[in-house]
Amino acid sequence: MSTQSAVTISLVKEAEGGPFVFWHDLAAGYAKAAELGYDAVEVFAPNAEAIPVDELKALTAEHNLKVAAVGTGGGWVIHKWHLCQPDAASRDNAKGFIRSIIDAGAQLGAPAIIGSMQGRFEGEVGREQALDYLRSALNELGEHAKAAGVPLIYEPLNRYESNLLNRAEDVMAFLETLDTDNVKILADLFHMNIEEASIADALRTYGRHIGHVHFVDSNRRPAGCGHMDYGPIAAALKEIGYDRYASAEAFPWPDSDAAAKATIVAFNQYLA
Ligand code: LER
Ligand code: MN
Repeated sequence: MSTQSAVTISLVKEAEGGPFVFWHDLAAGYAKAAELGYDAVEVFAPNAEAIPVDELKALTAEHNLKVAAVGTGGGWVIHKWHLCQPDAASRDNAKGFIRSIIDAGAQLGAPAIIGSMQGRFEGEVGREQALDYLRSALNELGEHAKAAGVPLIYEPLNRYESNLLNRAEDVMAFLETLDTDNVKILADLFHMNIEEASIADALRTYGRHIGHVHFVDSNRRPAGCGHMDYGPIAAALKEIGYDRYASAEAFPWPDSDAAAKATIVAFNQYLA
């Protein structure tokens, strides 16, 4: 099996202006994705209750499009919860929020992504303390996801979004300290373009630990609309035998339909 294609649909009003291709209309997003030949959609919902599992199952059957992953960032965007907050109650809110999204996604066979919900260290919480909080949350939530039959996807972010773990070498050293074996890495090419000396080498460093890819260009426009050099990236993904999703998480530039079209053209050129 080779890499599969996916495209994001955001249902989060508070995230408007963010890097998601389709917005607010699952049926329309599925129809367009199917028309363009995508394999799956990635759904970003405000909370677990807003993931309409039955509707998604029906759309999946109608269009033969799977759900590649579900995002958890609504907990941060809407509630400002994250996993490294100083008070245990806020960290528990963050964990409970993520747990409920893992459960909803699992009903669709889709793993949950922890991106902005990882948070950052600041104020009274030092770096080591924050990494301890993150480690214990990933252990707990990773095992929870395992029991539900899905991996848990951890997404390293660039320095302007998190000060925890920005580069593949640091992420891998941290990953080795986890007790669970159910946490996979999301390689978001936009974040990696900011942080890595070589995106292709960093993908090789992650190797078989990559569980999801955000396929996007250097400027967070759709693949092919910036200055990303996809040849070496595609070669590295092939070399490590990557066979999961490359998902369009990009600005709807110049509009949603054109962004979805541009991405699938680049996907077919480099990754299919
Ligand atoms: C945030 O920048 C991002 O890349 C998302 O996938 C995670 O919340
Ligand atoms: Mn991302």
